[in-house]
Amino acid sequence: KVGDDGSRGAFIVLEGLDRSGKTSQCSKLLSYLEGLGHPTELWRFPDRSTSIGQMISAYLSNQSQLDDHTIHLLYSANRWEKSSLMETKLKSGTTLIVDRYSYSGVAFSSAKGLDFEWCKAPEIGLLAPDLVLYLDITPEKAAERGGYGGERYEKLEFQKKVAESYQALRDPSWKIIDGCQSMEEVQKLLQEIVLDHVIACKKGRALSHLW
Ligand code: FDM
Repeated sequence: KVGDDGSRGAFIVLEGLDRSGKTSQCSKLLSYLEGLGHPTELWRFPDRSTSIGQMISAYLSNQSQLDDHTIHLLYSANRWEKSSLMETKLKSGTTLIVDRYSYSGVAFSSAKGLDFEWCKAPEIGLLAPDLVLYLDITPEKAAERGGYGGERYEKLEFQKKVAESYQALRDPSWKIIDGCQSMEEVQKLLQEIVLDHVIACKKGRALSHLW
């Protein structure tokens, strides 16, 4: 079985606006990699299964109110509480496909007006992904797709600000994928890039930390 040879898994993050197609693409990537025999797990943040995650979930569904700084730190704590398990999985050869990570943390909170550097600070020292895939879609296109639920951030005006924050966060290592293509076209592009990274990590590329 692949992964039993001491090689590590790849840490792959998908980012993008709400309705950019991240979640569907993540599950397709999972089946693709599993089909090739690479041990793979699908993760997402916020991870609503923990007690911190439940506080976040209550906030998102407007069942509770929290100060912007407080919710920001909870999102970060939710990543920290998962970080050692994440590292163990990667080191034991499991590839992690992760739907949102620290980039969502900074993009959404700074879109509310919080200081950009302050937003980045609690993420310092978390594991850095091997690859960030950004599904690029305009806020208007995303809204046209419909299906915004009733959650707190699912409004066009706010998504426009989030798009600007993502723009400020982008670095040259990100792979930007045009999210307006068909699901199949997007998936084909993602598969190629992801497989390259899975192979590079198996060959022993070192894990690093944010930022
Ligand atoms: N979100 C997500 C944040 O504001 N900060 C974060 O750190 C993370 C991981 O939570 F609107 C926002 C982004 C999104 C909401 O995410 C819930 P999902 O992917 O819709 O569950």
